[in-house]
Amino acid sequence: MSAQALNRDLYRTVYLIRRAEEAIKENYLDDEMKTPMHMSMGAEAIAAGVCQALDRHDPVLGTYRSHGLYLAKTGESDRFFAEMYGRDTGMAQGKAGSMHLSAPEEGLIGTSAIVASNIPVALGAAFSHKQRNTGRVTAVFFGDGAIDEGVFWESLNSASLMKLPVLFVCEDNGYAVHIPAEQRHGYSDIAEVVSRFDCGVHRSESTDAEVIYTLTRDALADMSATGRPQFLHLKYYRYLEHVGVFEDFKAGYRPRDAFEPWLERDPVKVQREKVVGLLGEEAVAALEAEIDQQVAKSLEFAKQSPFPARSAVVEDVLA
Ligand SMILES: Cc1ncc(C[n+]2csc(CCOP(=O)(O)OP(=O)(O)O)c2C)c(N)n1
Repeated sequence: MSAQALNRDLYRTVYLIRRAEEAIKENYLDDEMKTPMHMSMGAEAIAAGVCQALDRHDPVLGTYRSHGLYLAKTGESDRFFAEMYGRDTGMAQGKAGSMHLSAPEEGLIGTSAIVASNIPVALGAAFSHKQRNTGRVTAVFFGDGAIDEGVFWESLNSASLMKLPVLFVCEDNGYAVHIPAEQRHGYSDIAEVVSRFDCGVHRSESTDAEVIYTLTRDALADMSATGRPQFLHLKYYRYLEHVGVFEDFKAGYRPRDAFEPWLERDPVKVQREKVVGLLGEEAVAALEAEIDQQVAKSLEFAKQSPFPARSAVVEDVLA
């Protein structure tokens, strides 16, 4: 793939994620989206870079903060917005909301609101693919808060022991809700502890989607050569509050000063500058206009869609 095509694809994804979340922000106070919102602004390069490096149908799993993962995996926004609006045309007929996104036909097995709960599920998927010799890699995305759960360490141990094709993707924003890692961990360096396992470790603080892409390719090459699972430790800065669509610097647990250096290397800005250098301003503006239109159309589609029938409440559920 040429540098132009790769960077164009990456920009398409980071820009789509940002625009979709901006649209959520702009419309959320109308109170028609009856779902809590865990926004991924600031983390766009991670979903974009990792998913670009994976095969399109490789299974992935995520958390309640997975707008970016869904959009990177599917590229679609009609069913996404319809789900936010609780409509019948949503990807789960409006039953999932923002926190339980899935698109199994595109490899997104599911996302879960229970911290770390999808990590052992990823091991099951990876075990199944290994047994069937499909060559597929299962990627599981989680926050640094998931490291606090015993099941993370048990899963890491089992994946290392059994040489399962799992890509652990730790999206580390330094906080679990409002509690910084220093107050939760009896060690200072997650990646260093993980490296004691028979698992490849790769780390980055980059907001450049191409850097994340290359790092992921390196991890997949290591997995392919050694059979070992791989751990990506990726730092980013969460722009907005833990849950909701606003900034939260007034809450007092983190200073705005810490945000500034991250904002200077905002993932969308970084990728835009690169693509403008490769393709020119006009081509980038045209791509942005196309995505702006996609998002506007999806919003309209969602708002115009019917709510599910009352009877749907007991369909497709375990009861
Ligand atoms: C098992 C479990 N314990 C507690 C919670 C409450 N909770 C929701 S989000 C969260 C913090 C998770 O932080 P992190 O994994 O770093 O993800 P982030 O929100 O930063 O993306 C907690 C403790 C939960 N959802 N599940």
